[in-house]
Amino acid sequence: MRVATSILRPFWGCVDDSISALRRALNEVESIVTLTGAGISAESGIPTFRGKDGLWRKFSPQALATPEAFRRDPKLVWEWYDWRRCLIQKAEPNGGHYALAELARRQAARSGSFTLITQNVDGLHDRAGSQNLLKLHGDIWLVRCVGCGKEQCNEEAPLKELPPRCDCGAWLRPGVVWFGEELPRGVWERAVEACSRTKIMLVIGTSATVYPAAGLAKVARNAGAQVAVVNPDPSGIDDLADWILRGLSGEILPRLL
Ligand code: BJW
Ligand code: ZN
Repeated sequence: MRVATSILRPFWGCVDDSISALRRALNEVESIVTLTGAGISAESGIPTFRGKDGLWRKFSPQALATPEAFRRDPKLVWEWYDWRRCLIQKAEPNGGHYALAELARRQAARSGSFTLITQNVDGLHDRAGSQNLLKLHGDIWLVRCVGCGKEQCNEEAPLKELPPRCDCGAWLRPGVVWFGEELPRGVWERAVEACSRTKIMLVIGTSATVYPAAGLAKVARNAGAQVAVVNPDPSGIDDLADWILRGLSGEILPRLL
């Protein structure tokens, strides 16, 4: 059973008080894990998937984000990814991405551990300076050959040819994880391991509705960690959170430093 200490007391009150208390806790723990989702990039102008202006309001996940969709109509799938790659290429990381990179540096300076797990494929954490990221759902800037399996970085946006082809002649697919596909095994194992030994887990900008990623907070919680949610709206794991900071990550995360 989890024992709450006085400094990590569950706090549902005023956001300012929660931020101060969580900041103190982050300064003291030896290990921190964060799980980010599309919401952390919303303030950079990248649409989220769900919610009022989410991608899934306009586009069907079955038609665009499954291996069957790619087999059926690779050109349609690539048009959507090409459009998103163009949007992302023009975007910049925001204060939330930079705050997490800084938090990692501070943890390293005090010999603590910091693991950044992301469901995002946009690369904005990398561009903000985060390192050793665990990318659960791949990377939109990677392409993988459906014939020979070769994976490579491709940052051309827009692409000249849709669908793009590998040197071997087969089609390339986006290096992301679609519904029904397994997460990259080594990455998933490292994420579970980090969650099993962390003292605090920050869950930022995710609806926590897509599994197995959404299950990581429970792994941390079952191992005795405190869980803090940063989100302007309710999410699928609010019921197990010790801290709920209602607000935009681009505003809240810099205040945790
Ligand atoms: C802000 C904000 C601001 C806004 N600041 N916050 C039941 C149990 C377990 C699993 C399943 C199940 N039923 C089905 C499954 C399987 C399925 C799944 O989970 N489906 C659910 C939808 C029900 N999962 C899978 O298929 C996964 N694979 C798998 O399970 O493998 C094993 C297996 C294999 C074979 C057969 C069976 C099992 C793979 C999941 C892959 C997800 N892929 C996508 C697309 C990636 C590529 C791409 O980008 O195109 O990943 S879908 C999409 O959802 C994307 C995201 O990473 C993912 C999560 O979304 P996220 O990040 O949470 O975004 P949103 O939009 O949902 O939420 C944004 C949040 O931000 C909101 O809460 C806002 O309030 C908030 N916000 N502004 C802070 N400024
Ligand atoms: Zn090939």
